[in-house]
Amino acid sequence: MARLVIVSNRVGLPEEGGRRAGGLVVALRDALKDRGGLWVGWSGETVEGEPGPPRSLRRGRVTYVTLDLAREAYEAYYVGFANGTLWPLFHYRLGLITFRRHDLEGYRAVNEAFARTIADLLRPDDLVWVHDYHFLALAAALRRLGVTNRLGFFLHIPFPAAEVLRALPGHDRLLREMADYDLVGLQTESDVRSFAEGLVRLAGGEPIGTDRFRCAERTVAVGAFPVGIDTEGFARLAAQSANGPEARRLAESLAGRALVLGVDRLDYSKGLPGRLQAVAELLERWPQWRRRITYLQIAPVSRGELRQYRALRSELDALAGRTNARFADVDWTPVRWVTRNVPRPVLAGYLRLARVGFVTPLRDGMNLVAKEYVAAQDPEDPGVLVLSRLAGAAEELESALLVDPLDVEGLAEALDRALAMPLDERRARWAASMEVLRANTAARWRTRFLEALEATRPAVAG
Ligand code: GDG
Repeated sequence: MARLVIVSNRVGLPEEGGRRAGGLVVALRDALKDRGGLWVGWSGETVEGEPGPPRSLRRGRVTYVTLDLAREAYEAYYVGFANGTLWPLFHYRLGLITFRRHDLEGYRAVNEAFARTIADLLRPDDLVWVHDYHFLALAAALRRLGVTNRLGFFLHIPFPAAEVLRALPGHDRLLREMADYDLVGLQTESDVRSFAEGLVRLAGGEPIGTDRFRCAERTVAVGAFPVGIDTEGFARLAAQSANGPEARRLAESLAGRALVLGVDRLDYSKGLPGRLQAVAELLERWPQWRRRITYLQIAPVSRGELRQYRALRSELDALAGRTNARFADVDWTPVRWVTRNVPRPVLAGYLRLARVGFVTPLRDGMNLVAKEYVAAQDPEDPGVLVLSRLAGAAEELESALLVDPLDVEGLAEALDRALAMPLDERRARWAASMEVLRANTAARWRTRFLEALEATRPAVAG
């Protein structure tokens, strides 16, 4: 079996053991353990001046290789182009984009620095699997160094329609660089259509059959590989943790009220303001829910160095404060807002306690919280998932209550319906979703991707 080289912005280091690591990290680490190989990424450290050589750490058959970034390179690559340009663009938020040529150049320079490190470590038949929007240009940089290995890429976030992508200066070059991968994997069929449209309309690509394209003298295969979770493992974790001290503390504090739960990185793609407004709308229009529900939002702060994220935080603080001021009583506050990171097992227990899983992103590549919520439920008495149609997960979880995240009244109606839903309907919806999650796990996802990558023809020097 060919050795595997995984590249992602952050590396799932072995110290992040069982308790902390997310399901995706575990799935990728298992793939590395099976085949042996390398996991390459940024160390999370920035340095003044030139960074030193990469550091490596070996554990069994897996070697973790991390690079520091110069402060300036980090600003351009990570803060600037990846999170200031690509993230909002790919989530259809054109108004939030900042674009500077300097950032794009810095992004390419970091992709090139990674390519040099990787090229030095590669063996001829290694399979390379690159992750996410930080590395759209990595294959092109590797090809320039003469690398002919099979290179696969998976995008965790949505791929925008061609007409949206067109707003990005240099989009045609970026698309052609993506065509230097042998396989481009996306979360949904809808993302695949967008990518294919971009290749053909904006980068001169030509379809070969249904799932391959000829572009800039290379052949790239394209497919949908919706990310899954460790369904059974998460279900077990949730069942155990629901009886643990943290979950019991939450349950006691609810005093019999129904829990509506949201769990998201604090990000403007997640639709958090609309969610808070919907809770206020619910309590306004259906006064019978007053004092009978608690909305708990867990939203660990991420990317706090970006202006847009700080602005979002103030907006949410104000909205939560207003709803509580309007409806709270001496012994009840409708909204609880927690920006601390919660340990994974505790989170699983909380999800199991929730009568409603409230997941309303304005756009999301997949949204694993939606899947984790379903897996965490008690089969005898499951809660209801209220899920945005614009999350990739909605393509699979059709039996959730699907909502339009901008329609605050619609969200409130869905909450009312979920809270009042009879047991037999809750069970039927849950069973249908759970069947989908049992069929498409994280392990299945990585196997499907790697099989598809191995099935692409050996690369030819570019
Ligand atoms: C990107 C794409 C795509 C959240 N808060 C805590 C915590 N979490 C965990 C969740 C879940 C993960 O983080 C978040 O995953 P999502 O999929 O919901 O969202 P993104 O972070 O935006 O991820 C997304 C994903 O990549 C995978 O391809 O689905 O569309 O945007 O696992 O449980 N975990 C802990 N404490 C928290 O407070 N321990």
